[in-house]
Amino acid sequence: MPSTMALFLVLLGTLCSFIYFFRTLTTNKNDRKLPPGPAPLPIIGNLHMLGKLPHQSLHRLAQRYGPIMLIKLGHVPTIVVSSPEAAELFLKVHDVVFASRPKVQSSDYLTCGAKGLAFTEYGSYWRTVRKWCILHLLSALKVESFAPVRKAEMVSLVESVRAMAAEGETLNLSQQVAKVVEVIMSRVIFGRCMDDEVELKPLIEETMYLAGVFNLSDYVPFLAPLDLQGIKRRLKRTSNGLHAFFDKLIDEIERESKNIEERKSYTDIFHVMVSLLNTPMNPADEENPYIIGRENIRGIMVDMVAASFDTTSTAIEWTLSELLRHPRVMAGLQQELETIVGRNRMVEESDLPKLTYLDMVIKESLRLHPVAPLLIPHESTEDITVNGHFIPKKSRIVVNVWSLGRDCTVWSDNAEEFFPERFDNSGIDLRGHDFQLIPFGAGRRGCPGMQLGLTTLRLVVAQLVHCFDWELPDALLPNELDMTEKFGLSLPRANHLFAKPAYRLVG
Ligand code: HEM
Ligand SMILES: *[C@@H]1O[C@H](CO)[C@@H](O)[C@H](O)[C@H]1NC(C)=O
Ligand SMILES: CC(=O)N[C@H]1CO[C@H](CO)[C@@H](O)[C@@H]1O
Repeated sequence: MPSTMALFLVLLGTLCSFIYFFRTLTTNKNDRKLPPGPAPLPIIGNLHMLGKLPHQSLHRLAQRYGPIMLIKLGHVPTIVVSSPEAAELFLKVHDVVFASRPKVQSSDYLTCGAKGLAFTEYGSYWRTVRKWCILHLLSALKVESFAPVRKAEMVSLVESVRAMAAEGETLNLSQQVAKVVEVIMSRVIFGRCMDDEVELKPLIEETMYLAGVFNLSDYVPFLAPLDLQGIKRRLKRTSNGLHAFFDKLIDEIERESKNIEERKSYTDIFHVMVSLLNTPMNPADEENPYIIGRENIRGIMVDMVAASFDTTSTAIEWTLSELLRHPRVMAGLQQELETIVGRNRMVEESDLPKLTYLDMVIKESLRLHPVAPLLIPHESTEDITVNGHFIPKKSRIVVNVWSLGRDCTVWSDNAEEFFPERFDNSGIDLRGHDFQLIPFGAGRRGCPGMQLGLTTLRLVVAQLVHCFDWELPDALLPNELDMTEKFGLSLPRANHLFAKPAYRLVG
């Protein structure tokens, strides 16, 4: 289907090429030098070059055209950034110019006209919402306050895996990990466990897919009404589903607590928002008050759920996959856990800062498997020249983090190899200061949920590795484990991960 479509578009394109060349002649009369890049086709630009795994295709193209490359996604000029030095220019030096987000069809539908956080354009609304989410959900203090939730879920995770181990069962690790992350995050975000809410999971998966696809209609607007890929239909269905879901939850809470005083006692962000419905989100700023309405709640909640569930579980899955593929590293990590935690108890959150090898393992996994391989697209808000390249206003900026993690000039020849020891005493951290490793992005738009994500990621990996020995099913050898990726806004494994646990704690 995509190839027939591409063919159709190429034909259509040829027809229009005269108009196109005429336009290029007139618009490029000023000699501001654009970045190099592959020649675009009329109308579709370079969309046909993206393939199934765009981050990999772009990585290969960048090796030919350089770390600041121009491609055209339909009519949208897109700058692909593929080296740590270049990333620093876009996300630090000129961060303020590139801190907006493009308006795309999917975010319009899914987050109520970009009333959320992640897909909202740069400006005072975004700033207000971001501050709000940090205050009520993502600050270090807040993240820590939910430690008891994580602890309770760790106990129940270990119990259920232990029961399966006793039966000698093979575990669907992908499923188990997705479930525990979902439960933890729902309790943190919504103040309750959504285990019974069957509707949410498929909606979120669909949301992640739709938010991530290079969606033809966004790049070739005159084709949008035709909806060739059927994306609009899916978007409508998904967004209706999400809206109904959140409306139901909001109604429930409102019914639960008619009493204003009682409402104020809640601490999770969702309950706080519902309790403040119809009041300003930023009471201190009297000039532009943002009144909290249902659509703000929906928009923000969709973003929180979309940004937290899948990213965190995908990162855990990849880390466990690499550990299963590298028994040496697995043994090293178990050794560290044994020394610091000991075999007679589970891992506690307070152990995490002492687990230095775990930290290296997780960095290495995020280096090779960045959960958001192209970050979330940025957009420039004015014309600017970067490193001699002219970048027009409203260009889309794609930072290929997947490519940064494989740059041989910074990671040496063994860049493709999973080798956590490379971080021994390296001082490279994940906060967005070291541009060779920015799985959480950097600068103004960097991930505000890093603390929450990393704590959960570290804890789940440490727990599963400490409490169990793992073996691949069907006598699969470690190096035979399939590591194929599947592209979307997040980059999960193409195939689910399975392994056999054996309980290893004493008692
Ligand atoms: C291991 C887990 C996670 C990874 C790897 C990750 C990674 C990222 C990345 C790469 C971005 C885009 C940065 C950019 O465009 O420059 C991002 C944005 C974002 N993340 Fe995370 N994230 C994770 C977990 C979380 C969690 C748990 C939350 C909590 C709700 C969260 C909330 C957000 C939000 C709201 C944004 C948008 C920020 C903005 O546009 O201002 N993330 N994340
Ligand atoms: C494993 O779990 C995933 C969900 O995470 C599911 O889609 C898949 O069907 C499961 N596989 C089996 C064989 O149960
Ligand atoms: C360029 C392109 O068409 N990308 C994707 C858009 O979405 C469809 C699914 O609806 C994918 O198959 C395409 O690869």
